[in-house]
Amino acid sequence: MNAFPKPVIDAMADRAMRLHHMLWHSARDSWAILTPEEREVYRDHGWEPPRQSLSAPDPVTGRRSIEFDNGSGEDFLFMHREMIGSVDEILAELDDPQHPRVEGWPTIPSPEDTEYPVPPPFVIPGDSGTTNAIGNAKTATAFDRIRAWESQFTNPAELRRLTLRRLGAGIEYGIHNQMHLRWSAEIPSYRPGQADFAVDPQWDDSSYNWLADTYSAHVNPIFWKLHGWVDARIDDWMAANELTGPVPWSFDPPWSGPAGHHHRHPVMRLALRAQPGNTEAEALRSHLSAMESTVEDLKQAGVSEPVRFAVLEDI
Ligand SMILES: [Cu+2]
Repeated sequence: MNAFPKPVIDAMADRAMRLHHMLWHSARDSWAILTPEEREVYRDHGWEPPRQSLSAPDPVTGRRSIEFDNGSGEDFLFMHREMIGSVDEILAELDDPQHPRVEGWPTIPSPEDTEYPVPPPFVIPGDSGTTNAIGNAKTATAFDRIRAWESQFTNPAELRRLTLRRLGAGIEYGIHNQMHLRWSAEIPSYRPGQADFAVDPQWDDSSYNWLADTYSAHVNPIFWKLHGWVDARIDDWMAANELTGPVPWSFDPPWSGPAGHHHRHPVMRLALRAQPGNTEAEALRSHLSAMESTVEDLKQAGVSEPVRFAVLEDI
């Protein structure tokens, strides 16, 4: 497996890019369980998600459920499609025959796959929840469920029965989260999870590309393999429903974070285009300082990060 060219890796590892990806996922995952004061912090900084992705806990079972019908599933598909599109633009400019574009897995690698082996389970000190979830994701049972999801989401008859938003929401909290956990590997130390946004600059090194953390997952080449697979389901859904042309998003546009002036995911574009002294670098610095103050205020308000890549369908 080839890693991306260095300019792409460096842009993904940029602190602004990391903060953006973490804040985007955290805001919509956590929204339903935040207090009004906590929501105010996100809102003040322009990070109020238009749609939450998970419900508040059921009063009886205590379980949260996937928001299948509010459109957050479209946000998930759209935001990651934008990320892929931005990387594709840069890859086209770099013109490296090894990396013409983001290429997702055509099918999800089996347990016997030698190119994308499943790393062995491991213990995250002080985090039994994530340790157990990762352990489960690596089992044969989990793989059977992954294959069942895969055949569902590639089957035209099934895709005709699904709205785009249900497709996105079902993928996100099922097969997608499970793939993040399944291919995550042991590393020397882990950014504290569910702590109060522990984003010490030690976690900004490009070697920190752990797949089970939204602060780092996109730095990992496997992120683009699994998100390429997810992204292709949009095309399958279009084909199954005999749709051509632009994707019929229900929102103009779906949510990919605070609105930019020209581009919908400005931080990512800027991170990919920034060079010392250019205007992109300047603009990126201003986004970064805005996000630093967002994180600072979230910490002050005692907001915690959501559970990492929670798989919400029983497996
Ligand atoms: Cu993401």
